[in-house]
Amino acid sequence: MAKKPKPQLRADLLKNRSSRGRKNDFTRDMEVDADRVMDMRGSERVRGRNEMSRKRTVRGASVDGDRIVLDIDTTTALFGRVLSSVGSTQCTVQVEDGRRFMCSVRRIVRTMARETRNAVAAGDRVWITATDEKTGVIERVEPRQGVLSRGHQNRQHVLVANVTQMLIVGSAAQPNLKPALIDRFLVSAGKGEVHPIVCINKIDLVDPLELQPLLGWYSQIGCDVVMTSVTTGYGVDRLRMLLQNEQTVFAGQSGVGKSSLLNAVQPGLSLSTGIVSEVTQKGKHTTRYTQLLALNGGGWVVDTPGIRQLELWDVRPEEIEGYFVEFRPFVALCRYPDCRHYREDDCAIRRAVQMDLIPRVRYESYLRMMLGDDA
Ligand SMILES: Nc1nc2c(ncn2[C@@H]2O[C@H](COP(=O)(O)OP(=O)(O)OP(=O)(O)O)[C@@H](O)[C@H]2O)c(=O)[nH]1
Ligand SMILES: [Mg+2]
Ligand SMILES: [Zn+2]
Repeated sequence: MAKKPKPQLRADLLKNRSSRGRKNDFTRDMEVDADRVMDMRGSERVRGRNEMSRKRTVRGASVDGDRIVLDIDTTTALFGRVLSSVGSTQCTVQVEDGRRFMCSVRRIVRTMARETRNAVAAGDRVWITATDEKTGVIERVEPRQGVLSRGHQNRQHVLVANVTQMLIVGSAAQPNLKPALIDRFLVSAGKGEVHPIVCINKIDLVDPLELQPLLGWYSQIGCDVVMTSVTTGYGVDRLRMLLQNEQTVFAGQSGVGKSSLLNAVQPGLSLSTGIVSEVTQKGKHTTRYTQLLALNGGGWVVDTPGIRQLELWDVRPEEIEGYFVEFRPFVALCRYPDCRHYREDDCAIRRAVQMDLIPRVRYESYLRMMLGDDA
């Protein structure tokens, strides 16, 4: 929990005048001047964490370490979880007693997340003020741990927050398996610090033996691996076990069967599913928005719309090799310390690929990502 601001050190700064006089805005005293708060963070960066800066506050907010914490009235505010967000300004929040509120987002919360496309994401833990029995306002977003984000027009778009694991779903056929896309999600999982599970669905359409070499490799590099078929029910029990008591985001391109798998794991969910075009082999983007769903036995799952192109967020090209764990034993053996393992002479990674110590598909995925080619 955030530290309480020290009242004697509060600078009595301007309130947000634009909000004055708004009808029914009974929480207007909590409005703070957005620019002053942003300034506070700016000066914090410049001055570092010295004694003075740590105690700086403006009315409505305080600084805790390098984080700005908005004040909330804990006697009236309710703590909850964002189940889904529609656009960037409206979300459904479920509070601790199970009630749900349709919430807007207070302006200061949006201003503080200026570098981010969406201030509030599905999975966020938030404090809200209820305006009536069904609606409310988000006053504060707690720090996130375990996020899936993508880049969108040079800004971070947080797809989901506070997840412990990512179920990366691919289909054996219809649409065909795309290892490069799985590898891209694996880098996102690594970056977001969530445990990866590779799930290959629709195994009723192929001979599962064909998948063994690739899946064996994913398992060797530390992923959980599960093969499933919604049609035959194969692997569904194991998947249910892997999801129990965890916070899992489902990721994978449209049409691989994410919603179908969730319906199989918990039949009451009744999520809509769509057909895959025979001609283009593409799904229809049936799931339109990200939503959190409670599992009967404990835990949450997050169904996401199929993501065809996942532009990696905040991963520099030279960082990418770090997310290919099987490269690690070799990188120190390259001739050049800054080797990109592309065309450099005497590259230990390329040698390892030639000797079948690293699978060629993984190396190709690495190259595509490092060179900035969208999978
Ligand atoms: N043969 C076969 N078909 C499946 C399986 N699982 C799902 N399907 C079919 O694949 C199609 C797409 O399934 P969805 O669950 O809508 O896929 P999705 O990943 O949720 O797709 P988006 O919501 O568009 O991202 C549907 O027609 C399903 O019936 C399976 O295990 N085997
Ligand atoms: Mg779906
Ligand atoms: Zn190299």
